[in-house]
Amino acid sequence: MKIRIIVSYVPRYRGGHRWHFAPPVTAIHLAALVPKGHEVEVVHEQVREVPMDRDVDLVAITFFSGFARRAYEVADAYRRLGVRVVLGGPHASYWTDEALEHADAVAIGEADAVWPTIIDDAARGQLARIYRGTPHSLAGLPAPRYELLESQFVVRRVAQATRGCPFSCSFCAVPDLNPGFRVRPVDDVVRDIEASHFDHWWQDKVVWFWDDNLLAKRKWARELLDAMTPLRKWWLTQASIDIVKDDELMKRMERSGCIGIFLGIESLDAGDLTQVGKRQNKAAEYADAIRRLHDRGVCVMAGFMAGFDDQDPERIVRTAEGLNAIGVDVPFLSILTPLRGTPLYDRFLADGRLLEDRSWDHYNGYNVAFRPARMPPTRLLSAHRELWSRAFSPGAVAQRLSRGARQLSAGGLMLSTAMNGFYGLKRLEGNAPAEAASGGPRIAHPSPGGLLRVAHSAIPSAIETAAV
Ligand code: B12
Ligand code: SF4
Repeated sequence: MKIRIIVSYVPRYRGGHRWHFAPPVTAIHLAALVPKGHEVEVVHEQVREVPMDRDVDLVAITFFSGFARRAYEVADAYRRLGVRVVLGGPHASYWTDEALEHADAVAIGEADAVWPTIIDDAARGQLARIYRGTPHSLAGLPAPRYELLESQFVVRRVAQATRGCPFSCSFCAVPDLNPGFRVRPVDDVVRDIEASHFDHWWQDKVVWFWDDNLLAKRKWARELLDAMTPLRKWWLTQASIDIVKDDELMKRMERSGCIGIFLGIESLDAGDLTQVGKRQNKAAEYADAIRRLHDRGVCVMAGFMAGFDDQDPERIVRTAEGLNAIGVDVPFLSILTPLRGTPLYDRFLADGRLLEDRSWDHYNGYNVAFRPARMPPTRLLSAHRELWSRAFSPGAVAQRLSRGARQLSAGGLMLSTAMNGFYGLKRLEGNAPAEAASGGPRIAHPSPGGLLRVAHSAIPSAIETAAV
């Protein structure tokens, strides 16, 4: 069979982008799991148009909630051409009935083990409607098919070494989607990092781990970093802020070439953090934690959210100065989004706070899908845009870069310059985050009490959970 794996995407900025930092790992991972004897192609809609032909036997589409409208458009178009479509990923896992309206089959949850079955069934013309994946051991996963990636991605070596996160922040679906904390064997990860040779030196040099919390299990993390040290890579990932308290780990991070850590800081206010269950963050310790990462030359990327219950618009906008004051190198500024599979979604649904006139485009992290506690939705949106504009003003960017020039390693500074340059230029061009269009198909939220989580009845005992 000829299989096409598509990553659906809707530009989140008014003018889109001309290039992208890195691809997701999902499509090239699914491509690697395709059994021998089939032909496979990947299409990242971020960088190229989806080919609309019938010269393919099976189309597999992966997408986040914010891109669901587009994924369904593509799925419907293929089905009109007579091509069979399978949908999967975080959105389809929670909105299975909705996804089934646009697909021949839907894969729920982690699909590593069921994806080859789906392909076999499709080849025999016997697709079932629903395939349910279960969380499993990560030993023996194949290396992603990097050679299938489009050339437009600046960094190409994306990897995943762990799944899950030991924390449980109320807005995050990870604890439900990827329960427990599972690690891959270090040798498998090293094999993926060594695999393939790319066109440009930085593509060989940089490894971008798309993990939820790569360093959560300290003993394993130390082994991984020791094994990575001789490879002389530059690597970056997401981690929780408690890593700075582990000096042995921090030493190894520096030695093994860590150039950037993404921290979910979310808010500068201790009350907001308590409300969303972000127990690992201590607002009063942010500046010190970031200083410790800078002491190792590491660029600190940090996520912030606007829309917590105690925030007013002025406090949201003031985050622009606050984030520079604590030493953040690259801010990522989003709006709180109630995603199914999270306690936040359950609470907003029960309290009648989900806005009913919103479509999936409002769930892309840059739009408002709920009733904020202290302001109208339009004011939350405008406060977020004001924050974005101030945080990427030429003065704020220059302040971060000049500090970075003194504090960061060569790799850390390159990362900070590339990212601040990217967002700073957008700001100069007036290419701000786009407002989702009103109208479009309504979302059929369940009635409160009828909530569905991905049915992970139990984590198999062979799977380790982290003790943090
Ligand atoms: C890496 C990552 C990113 C990266 C890369 C983004 C990208 N486009 O992939 C970055 C940092 C850019 C990112 C950004 C965002 N992300 Co993100 N991200 C992740 C993360 C941590 C890992 C995803 C991953 O690569 N996993 C590894 C691969 C191998 O696994 P997978 O994708 O889950 O696929 C498996 C199964 O789902 C299944 N599967 C998936 N698709 C399909 C399709 C078919 C046909 C089949 C059969 C199976 C299948 O099989 C795979 C193997 O088991 C997840 C958390 C998580 N644990 O899933 C959040 C997550 C996916 N992100 C999320 C969100 C909300 C966002 C943002 C909107 C956040 C924001 N506020 O801005 C943005 C969107 C930006 C964008 N441009 O896309 C949510 C999505 C929830 C939802 N319902 O949609 C998640 C779940 C985290 C959360 N907050 O709960 N993200
Ligand atoms: S620490 Fe990050 S990945 Fe873990 S639950 Fe919280 S937001 Fe999700």
